Amino acid sequence: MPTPPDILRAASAELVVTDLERSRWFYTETLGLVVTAADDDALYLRGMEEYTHHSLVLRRGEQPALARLSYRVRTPADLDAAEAYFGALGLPTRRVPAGTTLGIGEAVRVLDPLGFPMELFHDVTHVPRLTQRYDLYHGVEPARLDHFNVMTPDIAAGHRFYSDLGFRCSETIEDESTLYAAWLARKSTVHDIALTGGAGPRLHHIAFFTPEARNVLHLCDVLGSLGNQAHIERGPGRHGVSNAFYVYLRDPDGHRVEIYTTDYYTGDPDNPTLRWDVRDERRRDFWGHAVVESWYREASTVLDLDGRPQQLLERAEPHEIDVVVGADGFTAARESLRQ
Ligand code: DHY
Repeated sequence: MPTPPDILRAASAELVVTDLERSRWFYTETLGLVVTAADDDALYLRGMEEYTHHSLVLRRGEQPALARLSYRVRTPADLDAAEAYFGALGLPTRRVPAGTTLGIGEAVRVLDPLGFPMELFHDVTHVPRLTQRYDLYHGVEPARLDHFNVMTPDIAAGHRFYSDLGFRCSETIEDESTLYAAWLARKSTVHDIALTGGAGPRLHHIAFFTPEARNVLHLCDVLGSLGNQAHIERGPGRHGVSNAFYVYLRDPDGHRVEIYTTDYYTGDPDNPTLRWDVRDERRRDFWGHAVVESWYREASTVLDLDGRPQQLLERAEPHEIDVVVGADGFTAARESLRQ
C-alpha cells in the first residue's frame, strides 16, 4: 500500500442550510463565530483562535445536509499521497483546483468507505489573528473547530479505515462482542473524528471548542433568556468519554452542534485507548444524566461527491440505546436489569 497522507487535523465542514439568514443568526449572533467572507449563497465562518480562512461553510440549498468534511494535510505533496493511497483502496477521488472553495487551495476529494465526502487540502488563505481581540468576543466565545462525529453502521470497519490512515484511538464504548462508538485523533486531543453506531452515513455533529465551562453555561442561560431553549438538545454536562464539558445544540435546520471544552492531551504515540463498558452509566454523561433519545436516533443527511443524498445502510449490530435502558441514567443493560 502507498504511504497514507499526513493529516494534521479536522479543519472545516460544509453544511447545506435552507435559510442562510436564520443560520447566520444562529452561528454568528448566538454562537459567536466570525464571518471571514459572505456572498448571496454562502457564509465562511471561523472561531477566535483560527488563523486559516474558515472552519465552517454554510451554503444555501433546498435540503439540509452535510456536503463535506475537510482535513488539512502537512504538505502539498500529501495531496499526491492522498490520491495514490485512496486510489489503491479503490475509492472514488477527485482533484479540485485552488479556489473551488473560497480560501482553500488545491484539494483532493474522496468518498470514504463509510460513505462520507472527505476533502484534504494544504494551501489555505491565512487571516488576521483575533485571539486577543477580546472586544470582539461574544456568544460562546468559540475558539476553534474541534472535531466531527459521524454515524455509521459498522464501527469496527470505520475504526480500521481511520487507524490505517494514521489516526490514534483515544477511547471506545464496547462490550464483550460489540463496538458501539470510537474516538480517533490526528491532533493531540481526544478526537478529530468520532464514530457513533447507527444507520449511516449521517453526520451526527460538528463540535467547537470554547475556553471554559462557564462559556457553555452562559450560552445556555442566554438561550433561555431569549426563549430559544429549544435549540438545547442534551446537557450541559461532563462527558465520561473525553472528560470534556459539553452541550449539544440543534441549529435552525436540525444540524447538531456540540460546544466542547477541556478534554485532555493524547499526543504520545503510545497513548493507551480508554475502553468504556457500555453498561457504565458514566460513559456518556459522567454524572449519569439521561441521554435524550433524539441524540441517539437523529442525524443529518450526507451528500456524495456529486451533491446527491446518500442511501442509508442500517446497523446490523445492536444499538447502544437498545442495550441500555431507555436512557443512560438507568445504567444497566436490559438483560441484567431483568434478573
Ligand atoms: C462523547 C460524545 C461526544 C464527545 C465526547 C464524548 C460521549 C458522550 O457523552 O456521548 O460527542 O465529543
